[in-house]
This record gives sequence, structure tokens and C-alpha cells, in this order.
Amino acid sequence: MNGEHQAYIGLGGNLGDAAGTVRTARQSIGALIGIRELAFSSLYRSAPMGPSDQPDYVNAVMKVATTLAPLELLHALQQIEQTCGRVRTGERWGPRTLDLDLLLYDELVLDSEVLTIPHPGIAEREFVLYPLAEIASNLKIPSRGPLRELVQNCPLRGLSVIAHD
Ligand code: ROI
Repeated sequence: MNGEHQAYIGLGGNLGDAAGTVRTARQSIGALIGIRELAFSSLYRSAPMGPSDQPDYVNAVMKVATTLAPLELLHALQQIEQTCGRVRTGERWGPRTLDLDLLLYDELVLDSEVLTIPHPGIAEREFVLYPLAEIASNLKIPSRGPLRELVQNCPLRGLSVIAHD
């Protein structure tokens, strides 16, 4: 794949200074060769999806222009997860310092062993849909439909804006 592409990245974490970690991750992503930030949502506080005996999450969504192919972008994000001190308990859907999810890549629909695009949870996750709608209100999600309709069908579950970065 060549030329420039548009991708959306979901950022989240709930251990330590999660807002600080998300902000550091934003800087690290923007500093990668072949990636340029186009937009960044507010920071949101969200109730944990999965086991409820864990702290609330901080979530945000970032729009980037990139010359990286999807797998190159995925690997770059995984490296940032590591350098931002990702700690996880191993528990399924347990707490984590930093999660970077490749949500969308152009209009691509991909289902491989290592990468599924659009991100499988995208249509049910208020902490993805609402930040995404903030920076891309007219988006159509490949194989899911208009973002606007997904948002309308997705309860807020207490999602709230904590900072306008
Ligand atoms: N819950 C919320 N609210 N935000 C997340 O980013 C998040 N990430 C996860 C799971 C454990 C599914 N729950 C989450 O990976």
C-alpha cells in the first residue's frame, strides 16, 4: 500500500496516571516516522467494560494521516504500548496501563489472525463511538454503517468528558 492513508486509533488505560499516559501516548504516536496527527478527541472517563472491580478508564480517539501499512502501524502502536510501561494482569478484560487499538484504516475491512479492522468492538463501545463522533461526525464505518446511527443506539453508561486537550 502506498500514498497517504487515514486511520483512527483508540487510546485507553486505567492504571496509574491514565490521563498522563494517554497524553504521552499521543505525543509518541505523533512523533512516529510516517504518522501525522490530524485530530484528537477530548479525554473521557468511562466505566470499565468487562469485570467491574477495576478502576474507571480514560479513553480518547486520535485521527492520523499515515504512510504506514496497517500491520506496520499496528506494530508501531504495540511498541508504544510497551514503552509506556504497559502492565496487565493477564486477566481477560482486566485493567491495563495503556491500550492502543487500530480502529479504522481508510475503508479497509480486514479479518486476519493478528488484526481485525474495523476493530471488532467498535459498534458497541461508547468510549470509542462518542470520542470518534466528536472528531469525525459524518464517518461511515465499513460493514457497520453510519457512525451517527451507531452512536444513537449506544448507551452512554456514564461516559463523561474530563478534559479538552
Ligand atoms: N473499558 C473501558 N471503559 N475502556 C477501555 O478502553 C477498555 N478496554 C478494554 C476492556 C477491558 C474491554 N474494557 C475497557 O480492553
